[in-house]
Amino acid sequence: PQTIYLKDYTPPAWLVEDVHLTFRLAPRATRVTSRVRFVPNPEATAREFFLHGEELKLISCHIDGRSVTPEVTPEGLTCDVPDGPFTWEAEVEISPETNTALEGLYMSSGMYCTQCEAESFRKITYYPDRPDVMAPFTVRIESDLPVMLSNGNPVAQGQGWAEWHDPWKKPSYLFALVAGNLVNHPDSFTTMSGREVELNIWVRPGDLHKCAFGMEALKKSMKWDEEVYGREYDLDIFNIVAVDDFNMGAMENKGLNIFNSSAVLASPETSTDANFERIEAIIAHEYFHNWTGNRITCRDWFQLCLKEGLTVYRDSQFTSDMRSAPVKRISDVIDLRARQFPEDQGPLSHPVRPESFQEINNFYTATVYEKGAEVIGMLKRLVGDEAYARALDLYFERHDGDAATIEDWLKVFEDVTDRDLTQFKRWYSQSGTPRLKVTEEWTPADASRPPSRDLAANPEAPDQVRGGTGTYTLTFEQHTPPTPGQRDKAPQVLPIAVGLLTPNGDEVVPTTLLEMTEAKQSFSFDGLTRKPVPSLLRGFSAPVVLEREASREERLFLLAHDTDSFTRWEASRDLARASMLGALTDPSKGPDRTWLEALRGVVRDTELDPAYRALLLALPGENEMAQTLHERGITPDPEAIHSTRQAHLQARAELWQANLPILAEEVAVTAPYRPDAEQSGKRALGAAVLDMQSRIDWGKTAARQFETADNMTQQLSALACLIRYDAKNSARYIRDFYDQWKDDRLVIDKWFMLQVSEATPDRAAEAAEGLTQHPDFDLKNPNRFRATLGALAMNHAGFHRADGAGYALLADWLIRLDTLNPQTTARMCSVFQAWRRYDADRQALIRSNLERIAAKPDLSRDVAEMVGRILA
Ligand code: HT7
Ligand code: ZN
Repeated sequence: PQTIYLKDYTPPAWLVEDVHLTFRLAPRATRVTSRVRFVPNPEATAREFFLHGEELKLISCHIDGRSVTPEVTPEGLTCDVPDGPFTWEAEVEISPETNTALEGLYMSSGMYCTQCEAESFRKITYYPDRPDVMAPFTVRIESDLPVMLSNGNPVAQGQGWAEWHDPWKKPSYLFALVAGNLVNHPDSFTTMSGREVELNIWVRPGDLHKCAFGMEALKKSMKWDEEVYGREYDLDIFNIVAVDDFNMGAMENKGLNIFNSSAVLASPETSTDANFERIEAIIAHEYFHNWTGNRITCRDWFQLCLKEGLTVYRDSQFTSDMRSAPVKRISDVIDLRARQFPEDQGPLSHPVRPESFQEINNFYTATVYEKGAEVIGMLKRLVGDEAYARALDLYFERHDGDAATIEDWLKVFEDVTDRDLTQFKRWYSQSGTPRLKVTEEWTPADASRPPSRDLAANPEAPDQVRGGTGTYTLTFEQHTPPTPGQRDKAPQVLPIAVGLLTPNGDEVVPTTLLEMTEAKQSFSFDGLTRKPVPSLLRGFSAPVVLEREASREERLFLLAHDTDSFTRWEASRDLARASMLGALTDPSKGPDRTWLEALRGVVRDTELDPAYRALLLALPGENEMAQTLHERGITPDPEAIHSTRQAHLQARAELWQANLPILAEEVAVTAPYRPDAEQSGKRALGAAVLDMQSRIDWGKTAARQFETADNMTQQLSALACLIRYDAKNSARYIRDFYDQWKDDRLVIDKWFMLQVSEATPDRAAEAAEGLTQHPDFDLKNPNRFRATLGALAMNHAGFHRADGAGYALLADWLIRLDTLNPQTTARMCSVFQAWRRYDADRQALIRSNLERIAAKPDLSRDVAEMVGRILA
């Protein structure tokens, strides 16, 4: 396959003035006619006329009304065209019903829908399918279905047809069409300038009761974007459609967002608190794209982080504002470490702005999205809130209607702040996770020197530490290990937020941002009487691995006293990791009881947010422990990690036994169910307590909760405990759950997932295999595939079973799925990315399965690229 390079970008030869599309919908023979007005691009260096087009049956084409015969290849067509503006007309035929790749126009549960990002508009008609070609679209849909939707505003409709016009110039990847037997949950929103916007969520008739939460989230997002970014919605109507078969979470098509039904439909009985929170965030994310992505789009797909990193950053700000900022920050860091760090430290590592690709779908990654958002967070931290706001205003003003680049983005910050961002730009071009070593030096008070001026400037500093002549120095060294294609790394700009605490827990130096630019750099704090305790990388101010072996005492101190909620949580995490590492490297060692006692004290503190306490309670997962061992040069043993982690959980439950009823009572929710931060925080802590209780009473309390729960969060957490700790009766509970929910696709996804993710390591592969034989297993539905085989990969010890059963099962199914849906197959291949961490036998097993996938006849370009990179 061909590799595309950023350095080879050239402007399009032809621009599009406007587009008219007509769809005559039929399951296996949809006719699409296009009328496109082309004009020469004055900035182009060549004049060749090339239109992308794949898997299309060309019926006819005309230029200025004259029939022409283009040269057609599997990738598109070329044709002789006039020198000046002309009108292109073509008719093609496509088959939505047999489109199982879910790219282009396809059918899902009897409904027509589209997915065009990144390069699938070319599966709908011949067109310059690249984001720097932007045009207004007019669309006519003909079918006997009652609801027919496209982008923009409705123009007219009649029996069997509807017409839509989108006045905003857009690239083809934002095109959308939906037609089906749908019903809507309507509402409206009045924008800050007083315009009334019609809002709808369109669903299948049985799902209408699951739309209210999504609609509230949409209105909150619209208001938030006005208040925080000054961005107003720009059409008369905003439609969201829920679709069952969808490769990702959702898609921001202009005025017509299409959502995976799991990312929009919710009810208390069928959705967990985590589902509600995810839905709120995804609705916000897609809505925010209207400005960061649609009004200002990307010049080319290498610039993907321009819209995705910024929009993830914006949606995380939104969630922080709607819920708890510390809890959101910690959750984001957990997610970053679980998904982005392994990617950045393995064979799939690539820069936030990649420099080459074979299949762009493989670059919708945690690096582009989540590290891309971290880069924006760092930029904001460095320039300050006020300059960030001015830079964003300038960005919208300067680039509205543009297909922009990372250079354009950084330039607005340079212009607003007068800073040179040349070095900062390395965050976009250099792959890998920087490692940050810290050493400290204390130069005690010198009685012959007067107290520093610094002290006078900080009259509130506690006397016992401030007011001396001692100097505390932190020396940082940054180093980024080599990554594919990048051996040598230059130093990056690291914003390091630091606070210093007195030994009695007061803050002697409040959060201070150190700006590190060198490979090695020292920062001193003077005017101190006693050596302080450092609280480093507060708020996780840069996406790095901090290499500092603090003593257990220091970590316990921070767990008890740190005023920064992130570093306080991090201290707890470090203690948990250290305790498990200790037991793994020396089997005679048990869990660190001092840490467990200290943690108990914090978790019982009713002044703290229950959601935060639940995060303090969560032990690092098995995958994270495998990564930790690997980083220390120890080959991880998945079974040992599993049993050590279980031993820790068991010891904690036994030690805290007497506290559990009080904790459970404290977090009991008596008010009617609400999926807000307050209640869901209590339920999260309640679930952790239930898990401990279930270890002691073998599921008795969980059984009661399972029978009486009036919401899915508690029903599912109870079922998880019953699967874990009540081996005798778990099959009955699993059956009961199925009988209760068999008609709800999204709940049955949970049912599939839980049985695999909660299976014991020796049973996980069999559980997944058994479920693939269940009548409700559907290989064509990505949600069901992920719930079954994705869940197997999430069961660390089960997936990495020594006999290779987990690897073989997954490879078998990836080979089958590739023929139907390359995009979802390729994404799931990434579960093999950390294969070089493991022992030689496991590596050999994984290699042979990857080679088996690579050898599949007609392997898709998507999967070929992924497997090739993983094996390289
Ligand atoms: N911009 C979208 C990314 C996307 C996608 C979504 C659904 C199916 C296939 C897709 N390919 C790319 C979603 C987003 O980031 O908001
Ligand atoms: Zn996005």
